[in-house]
Amino acid sequence: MGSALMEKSFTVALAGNPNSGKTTIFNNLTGVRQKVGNYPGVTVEKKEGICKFRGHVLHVVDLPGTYSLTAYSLEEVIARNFVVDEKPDVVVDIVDASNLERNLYLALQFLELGAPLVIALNMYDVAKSRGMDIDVKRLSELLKVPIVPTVGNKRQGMDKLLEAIVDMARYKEKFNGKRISYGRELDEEIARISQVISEKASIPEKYPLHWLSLKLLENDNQIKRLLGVDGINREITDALDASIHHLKKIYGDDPEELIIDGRYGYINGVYRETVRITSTKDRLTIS
Ligand SMILES: Nc1nc2c(ncn2[C@@H]2O[C@H](COP(=O)(O)OP(=O)(O)O)[C@@H](O)[C@H]2O)c(=O)[nH]1
Ligand SMILES: [Mg+2]
Repeated sequence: MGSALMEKSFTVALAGNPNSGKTTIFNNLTGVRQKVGNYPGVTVEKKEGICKFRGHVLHVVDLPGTYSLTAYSLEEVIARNFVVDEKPDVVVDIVDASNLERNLYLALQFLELGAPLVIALNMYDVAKSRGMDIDVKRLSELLKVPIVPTVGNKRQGMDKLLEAIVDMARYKEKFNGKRISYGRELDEEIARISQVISEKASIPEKYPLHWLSLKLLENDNQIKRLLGVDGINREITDALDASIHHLKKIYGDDPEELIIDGRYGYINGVYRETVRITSTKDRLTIS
């Protein structure tokens, strides 16, 4: 029994944009130890598997492929609810390095949700062949998240990825996620709404307050219902209306648009600071 104390069992959720290599990496990690079912109440497929690594048992769950974490699609709701409700020890976001900007949009949202994140920078070979020179260390510093380059179909980077996963699982209490600034005006409204939520609603601890406010400003129906917005909770409804009105007056846009722009603006800055495009084989062969 003594050695059992050393062995830990962790839950690891694999997330990522469609076609980023999620299934490939899931198969690399779990091999034949897989089980296929559905998420409760819906027909979205749920694959689970087991991976043993250095005395640890990792229960790996394949989340639906998504580009975002809104309430507009079932897949996105499943992915984010799994992270909020099941609190996996680690969320691994499989990022297609050759489409870095678009893929970081999802990664940023997991960070805003407070998920203990590890990024697998997959398709690293494709990115390289397109002349992308990615400063992985700097990218990791800016996003404050461990990043491991991988080439899924060649099984490259799997051990390093597993090491990063186990490290995150063991030290996730120290992981802080990431908050970006949406500019003074929007940040102030987020803070104002957070204050009202904390005073006027009893919210399960699993939801980060800041994330709830962002979601209200994004007009997220699931979170609006959760918080009794649209009448049931008068104070929160009024606070949200006032914020939306105020922001629309200043910017002329819905806060939802401002938040999307804010995320892309932040990611664009990170991208410019970490990616250099050198001469590419592709370009030479096309001309
Ligand atoms: N070149 C390259 N191809 C990859 C890599 N990872 C996965 N693939 C391929 O990309 C395609 C999509 O991968 P898949 O795992 O099905 O993506 P999913 O939609 O995220 O599950 C498959 O043909 C994989 O073999 C990689 O790192 N480099
Ligand atoms: Mg797949």
